[in-house]
This record gives sequence, C-alpha cells and structure tokens, in this order.
Amino acid sequence: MATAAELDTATVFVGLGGNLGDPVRQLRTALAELAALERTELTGVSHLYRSAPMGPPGQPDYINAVARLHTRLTPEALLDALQAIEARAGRDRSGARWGPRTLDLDILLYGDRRIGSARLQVPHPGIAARNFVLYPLAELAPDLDIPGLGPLPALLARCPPAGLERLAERGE
Ligand code: ROI
Repeated sequence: MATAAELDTATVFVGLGGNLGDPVRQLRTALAELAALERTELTGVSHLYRSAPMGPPGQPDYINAVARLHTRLTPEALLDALQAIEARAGRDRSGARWGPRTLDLDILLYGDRRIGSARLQVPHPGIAARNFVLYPLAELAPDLDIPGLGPLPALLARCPPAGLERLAERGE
C-alpha cells in the first residue's frame, strides 16, 4: 500500500526558457536549483532546444527545456520557489508582455490538477500552441494526457516544430 507521503507526491512538469544573457547557463543553473528544492526530486530533463521567439519580433532566439519533478510542495509553494529562482537569475518583470527575459519557469502541469487562480493557471494556458513546450515535454512523457487538452501525440500533430532546433546537449 502507498504511504501517506507517496499519496502526497505530485508529478510536475516545469517549462524553462530564456533569451537574454547566457540562456544555456541560466537554464543549467535553474535545473541545479530545481534539483536542490526541498520536498522535491528532479526526475527528468529534456534536451535543450533553440526556438524562434513567440511574441514581438527582433528579440533573440530562446533556449527552452522541460523538467519533470516529483514534489510534495503545493502548487503555490512551488510557484514561490520558481519565482525565487527566476529572481536570482536576474529576471526583471517590468519589461513588455512577451518581451525578452533571462529566465522563465512555468508550471506546465501539476499531476492531473486543473488550477485557475489569480496567480496560477494549470495546465499552462499556452501549452497547445507552443512547440517549444510540446516537443521537449514529449521526450519525458510521450503518452501524456493533458487535462482539458487531450493526448500529447494529437497536440504534437497540430503543432509543427517550425523554428525549433534540438541541441546536442541535454539539460543535465
Ligand atoms: N518564445 C519562445 N520561443 N520560447 C519561450 O520560452 C518564450 N517565452 C515567452 C514568450 C515571450 C511568449 N515567447 C517565447 O514567455
């Protein structure tokens, strides 16, 4: 039988992205910080991807990846922890919406939960339209069923990998 601790553990997917400074380095530092979070285990990291910017043109390409965590942190506590990691990477939240950023950490999925609060929307509302999320996510969980959106393979079929380049390096 599962213990209470196991019952409280959620599988979470976090999207990482950045296009200012040295994004590969910032993503690696962020992954090390995710691995060090309390009540949390980092259980998988996709390759790194270079992706064409979604949003205003004229900004540098992004580096993206997806990480899988097993955590006993609540969604809100995890969000606090992710925002603290972003802040340590020099994230400046005063820029334009969809403008360039040093580091962005998004809770893509938190188990099979659907959350719609002022601070947090899970599944992340942009997932289905973002190849830089779907393709790295598929490396970690190819058959995932996304609450409210359906099976990942069907989402991939509708979201071609245009402008997306898988780099040789893995995130670890
Ligand atoms: N575009 C790409 N390619 N990758 C991102 O991580 C990303 N993040 C964002 C916006 C500005 C929407 N564009 C992006 O937040």
